[in-house]
Amino acid sequence: MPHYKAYDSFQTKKSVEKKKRAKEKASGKQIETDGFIVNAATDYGIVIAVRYDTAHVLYNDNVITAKLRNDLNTICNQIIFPGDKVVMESDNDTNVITHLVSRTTLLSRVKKDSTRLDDSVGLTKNIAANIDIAVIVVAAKEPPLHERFIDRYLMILQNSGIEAVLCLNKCELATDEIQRISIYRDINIPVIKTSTREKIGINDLKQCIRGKQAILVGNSGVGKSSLINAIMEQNDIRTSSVSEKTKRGRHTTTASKYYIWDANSSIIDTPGIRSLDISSFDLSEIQDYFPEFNDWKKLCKYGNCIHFSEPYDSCFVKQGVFNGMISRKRYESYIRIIESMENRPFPNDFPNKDN
Ligand SMILES: Nc1nc2c(ncn2[C@@H]2O[C@H](COP(=O)(O)OP(=O)(O)O)[C@@H](O)[C@H]2O)c(=O)[nH]1
Ligand SMILES: [Mg+2]
Ligand SMILES: [Zn+2]
Repeated sequence: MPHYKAYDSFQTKKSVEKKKRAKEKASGKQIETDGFIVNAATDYGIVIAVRYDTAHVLYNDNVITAKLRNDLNTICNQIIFPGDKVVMESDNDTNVITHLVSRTTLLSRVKKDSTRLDDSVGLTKNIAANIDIAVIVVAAKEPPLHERFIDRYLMILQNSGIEAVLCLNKCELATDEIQRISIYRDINIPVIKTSTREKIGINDLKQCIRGKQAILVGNSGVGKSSLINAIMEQNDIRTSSVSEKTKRGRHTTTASKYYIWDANSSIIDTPGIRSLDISSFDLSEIQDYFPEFNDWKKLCKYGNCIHFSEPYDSCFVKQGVFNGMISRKRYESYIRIIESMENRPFPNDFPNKDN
């Protein structure tokens, strides 16, 4: 049985986070954006990068810099993100962002990577806006593949209304991982196998994201930048090599990067993201993100069963797992998520069966 201690830090930080968020709300630190957001606009630019107080905006095929409207009294990178559509006005040679077109989606996470508790808690980091499709990139080998990472991403994407595709890169290194991720096909997540080395599957990936605003997410070193390179058919994106010592990719992309592929297609490259925010989810709704439970959970004895500490005899999800009808890996991911939210131990009432 794998161990689940990796999420300890996640648990201890959670309560601190909640307090901090409540405090921020109470102190009225909410940014006043009334009138800033409009429902639609015909003449707009697309934000491709945001610095502290400046946005780089793609407008009529040119990248221009723009400042945020002064009266909003905030800094640009707090309210505008790559992928945002903005309306601008020219004011004495300065481009001023006057309005933001309301978003279709917003992808965000809470920073939990820092070891310094105070710096890391409760900071929601918005990654990108108006994303149509996210490609979760994993590697067949190096860095190692963890289903729990995929599952958390799937939850966040589904919750944000963003279509998900799973991409297994480095597939030329034939490994068990190819078999392992086939469970996602069973829950209707398209799975693409790619190799930037052997030029495999690049067209499949292109077909998936053409005509969309796409984002590539996944751990550092899985090959996101290489894939974008292959799609863009150019070689000016810096890729890193997986360090032999740690088997973890070095961070070469420190901020998200926006690539314009063709007139209607763009790709955002993100730095390796290790932890993902699922703290806004309710315990009882986690199972909604595991559609393969659906046929079984209807049969559970207790209507509010979360298939966790309820007895095996009363829980058909547990029985479905035991009988191989539900992927054990996916159930374990589910349990790890519940555990991280509730600090409860893994249920240990499965009948004995050596498999
Ligand atoms: N074997 C193999 N290595 C790859 C493949 N794609 C990328 N890599 C290597 O994996 C490392 C990390 O790639 P990079 O694109 O920087 O990953 P990123 O951190 O996700 O952007 C580099 O050494 C790449 O050359 C592939 O298809 N097969
Ligand atoms: Mg990269
Ligand atoms: Zn149940």
